[in-house]
Amino acid sequence: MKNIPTNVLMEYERVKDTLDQHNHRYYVLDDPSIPDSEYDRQMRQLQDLEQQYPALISDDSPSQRVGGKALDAFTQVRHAVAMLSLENAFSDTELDDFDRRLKDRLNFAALKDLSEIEFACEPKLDGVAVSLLYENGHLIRGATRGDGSVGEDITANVRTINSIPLKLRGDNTPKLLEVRGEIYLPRPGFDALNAKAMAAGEKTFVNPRNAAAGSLRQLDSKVTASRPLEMCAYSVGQFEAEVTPDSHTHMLEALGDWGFKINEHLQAVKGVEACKDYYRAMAERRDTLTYDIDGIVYKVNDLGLQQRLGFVAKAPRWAIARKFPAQEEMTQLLDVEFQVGRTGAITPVARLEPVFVGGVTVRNATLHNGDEIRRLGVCVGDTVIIRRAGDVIPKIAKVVLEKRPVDARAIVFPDRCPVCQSSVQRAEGEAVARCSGGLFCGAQIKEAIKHFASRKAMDIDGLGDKLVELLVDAGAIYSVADLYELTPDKIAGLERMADKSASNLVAAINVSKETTLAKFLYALGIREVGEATAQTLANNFGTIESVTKADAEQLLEVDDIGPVVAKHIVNFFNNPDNLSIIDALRDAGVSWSDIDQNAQPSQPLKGQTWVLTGGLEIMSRAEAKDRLQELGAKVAGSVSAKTSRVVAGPGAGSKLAKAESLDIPVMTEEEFVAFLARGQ
Ligand code: JCF
Repeated sequence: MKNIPTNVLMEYERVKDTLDQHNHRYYVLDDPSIPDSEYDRQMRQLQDLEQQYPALISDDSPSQRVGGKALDAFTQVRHAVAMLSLENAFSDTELDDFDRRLKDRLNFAALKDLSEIEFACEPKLDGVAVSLLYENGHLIRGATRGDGSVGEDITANVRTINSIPLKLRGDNTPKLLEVRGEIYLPRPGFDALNAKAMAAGEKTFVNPRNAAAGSLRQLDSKVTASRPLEMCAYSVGQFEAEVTPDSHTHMLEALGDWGFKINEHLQAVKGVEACKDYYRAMAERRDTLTYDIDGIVYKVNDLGLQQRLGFVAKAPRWAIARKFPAQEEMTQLLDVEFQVGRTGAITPVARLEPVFVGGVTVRNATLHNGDEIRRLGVCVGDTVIIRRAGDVIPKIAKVVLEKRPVDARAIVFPDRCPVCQSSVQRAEGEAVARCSGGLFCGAQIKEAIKHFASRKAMDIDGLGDKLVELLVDAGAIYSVADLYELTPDKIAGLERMADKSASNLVAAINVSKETTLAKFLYALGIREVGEATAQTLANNFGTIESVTKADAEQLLEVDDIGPVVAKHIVNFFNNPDNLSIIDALRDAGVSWSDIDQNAQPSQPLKGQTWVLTGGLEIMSRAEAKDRLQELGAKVAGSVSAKTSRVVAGPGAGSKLAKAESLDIPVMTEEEFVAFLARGQ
């Protein structure tokens, strides 16, 4: 470091440290304290210094995470401590057997005060296992598991992963530390990656695990750097330090102190029954996680007991993985039907041989559009891999070509609407094909009425999808305006409609007349205008007249309204049929109080993001959300550092815990109601 002035060296170390600090807060703790722009500014400062004094650049510089020169091949590495796999359990009984074997081996019967074993429980992440070696606190090697004894050197690639420390944090760091963990791709990153691949006409990944594995197997680490991979630590291989933790959970806590991400749901429990409770609780939350898990890992928590238990051939005796129902299964594509949606969009829907995936029986899967059918290369009769992850609609991830029957039939996208026979059109640059029939198309009429009547729109109690279809098919209604002309005797003649339900329906339709401008705008079913946009329109324009008359320019001045949405809004109100339906609805008595632009309190919660969690008992969740939106707040589903406030009802769990850990103000439902009453 000669020729580099001391003050530059000090400044360099300072910037490096600050960036490392922010990196850790952002990627490991999920709790950034500065905006991205400030992080970028500091990164540029570091890069400027490094450009001026290239001798400064060290392997642990935060600037070095972008990836470097491509390799020709991966070299092999031998694991000093074998990387073992886990034994599997597929039922509670198999978990009981595991517990029994442990107790027998440890002679627990003789130890009266230690009648139950303490287990560390954690979700089993569905990614790729890695080993990271740190010497004197510096990351010197990253390797894949390989066959457990010999893996591949992927150091250049793991360095690009932001949640992996290049240098251990804290003071009491071990001389030698081999951290094992799972590298995985969270679902949003996976979806974005596949969307990009799809748009570029490239091959997509079947699941996040394959995408993570593919991203790590890159000879060019710049490709790895472009993928939002994460690493979660779950055990330790080689270890030389002054003090050794006494339990698995304490070891993981130490790893957390040294800068690693450890799973947020890690928990120590006593006894096998508590393990089963943990399994059930996590199984219920599986769909709400942002990453895929395929089970729960249980480990005897006491490291001394682990040592006494030892290993069998390929797995430790002291650990087991209790598997969840698989999220991918094979089944057969029986047929494809084409459904027509509210906006005329034609969606191919796969009819499947029923199959149990991710805990539910799946009979249908969406095929999205014609491009998707082409990309998958799927035919009727094919054996396909169905994937259902998270709360999402099941989809066909892949065709098993080896199993294609000789009589497999190509899927032909229709050029006429299957419901009204109007021509099918596909706009330039759009993937979606649409029926051109508009409100001449029976399917579009039905969908428009279903949407109009739905809970978040006009909220017509008792007017469900089936009844709408019945009413349209019977010729009782042709448009949403006709709903308000219905009389009990017009309905009572219909199939399955008793006198009582007919008059109940008419009463519910009457009740729905009193609404809000936002709900009315949403109910109209303008393309791309969801609940939030409808609320924004109502707040900004105040009356239906102002919204109908707004031109694209005025609409674009509103926050959150872009050119596409603006165009759909203008098109909708330029259509005389739509205007006459609005007139008819108002003539029938549909009404709301206009929002007085002058008297309106200027949205005191504008710019804030609120989260509702737990059970609400005084008001419904929908009502609470409405009130917050009226005051200008956004209502989000998850807590992050950007959350302004959390309302927590009874039974609030992880969101409340997260809010507390981030120091976000939390109020009870009573406090929230009082807050609303005060007007803030
Ligand atoms: O999350 C995982 N995939 C995972 C794998 C977690 C663990 O605690 C593991 C593991 C594989 C082996 N523990 C071992 C010993």
